[in-house]
Amino acid sequence: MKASREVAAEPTARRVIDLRSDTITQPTEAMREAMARAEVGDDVLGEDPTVRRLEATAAERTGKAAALFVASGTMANLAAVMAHTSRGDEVILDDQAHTYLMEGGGAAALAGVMPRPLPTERGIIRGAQLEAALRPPDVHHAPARLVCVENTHNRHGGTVATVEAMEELAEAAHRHGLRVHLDGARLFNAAVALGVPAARLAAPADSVAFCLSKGLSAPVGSLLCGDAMFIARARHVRKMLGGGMRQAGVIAAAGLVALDTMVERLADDHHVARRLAEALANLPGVRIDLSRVQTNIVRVELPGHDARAVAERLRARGVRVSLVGPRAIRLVANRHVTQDDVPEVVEAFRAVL
Ligand code: TLP
Repeated sequence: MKASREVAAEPTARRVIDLRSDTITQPTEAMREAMARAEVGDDVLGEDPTVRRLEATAAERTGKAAALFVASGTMANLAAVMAHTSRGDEVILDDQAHTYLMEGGGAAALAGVMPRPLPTERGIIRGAQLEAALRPPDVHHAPARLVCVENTHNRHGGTVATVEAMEELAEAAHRHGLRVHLDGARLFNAAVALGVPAARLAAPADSVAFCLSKGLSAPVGSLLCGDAMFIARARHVRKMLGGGMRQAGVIAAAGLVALDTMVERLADDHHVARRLAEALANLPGVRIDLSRVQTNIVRVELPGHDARAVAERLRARGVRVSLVGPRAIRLVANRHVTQDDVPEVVEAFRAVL
């Protein structure tokens, strides 16, 4: 069955401009070559040299002591929640957080935690807001143990949390004995947009997850990074979740190419998103908050239109988008869409609206 938020695929002769997500990106030739040549071993036994190299590189890039290669961003976030908490603990997060809304309820079903969603303006919980939400130890209260923060923030439109915002939140959390997990599925987009190393954005957090399979274009995989004890716990959790992989170096090899060659080019996606947003914002019937277009995501509000019908009609014209609400769609710039495609996308919107 197709996912309800997406519009079904149909083979067509015309070139499709696919803006549904940056997860659709295909591996590069260099990745395919590296995968074919990868030196591998049994990673559950700790014997895959390519996975080890990827984990060491990820730890270095995020400034953490250790890293764990996992199958997906969803598994990275779930393993982080499970390694930081016990069943019945409260996990505080933004009410639009991917971990809360888009990960199949795994935090509740598998980690057994109590989510405590807080409304925010752009996805970042402020220090004072966190402190106001914390409740004293009491037999009635689930003990708050963890704060999750997302950077860039998907459902807020790819917005970026600055180093200062991260530090403010983490300082408040740590002062009250809570740990901080950063869902950095698009951490490198945030780093490129802000012009700061990813490690600086990750420094205030106790753990950070990032994805290789989004704008970085690797076919599979995410990394969870943190201190050595945390990663040892997460490695056990990964095994419990069935995520221990054997000759995983075959896919890790593509991840190494991604980290070595694909980070800087994320700026190209940001430029495409900006140009798309500025052009589409001029069309009647379209509302785009340009101040939120900070990375590769454009959230398009379509007041007065049925977003699903608009998406279907765009698809018929070779432009694919995803639904994020009854009157909202999302465009995600990615490696397969260039500045030259922008006029065609704008033309399709003009015709459809
Ligand atoms: N996001 C995907 C879909 O799930 C919506 C997308 O197309 O944007 N954290 C964040 C912030 C994410 O955006 C995603 C994926 C994940 C975690 C989960 O990663 P995967 O898909 O690898 O499990």
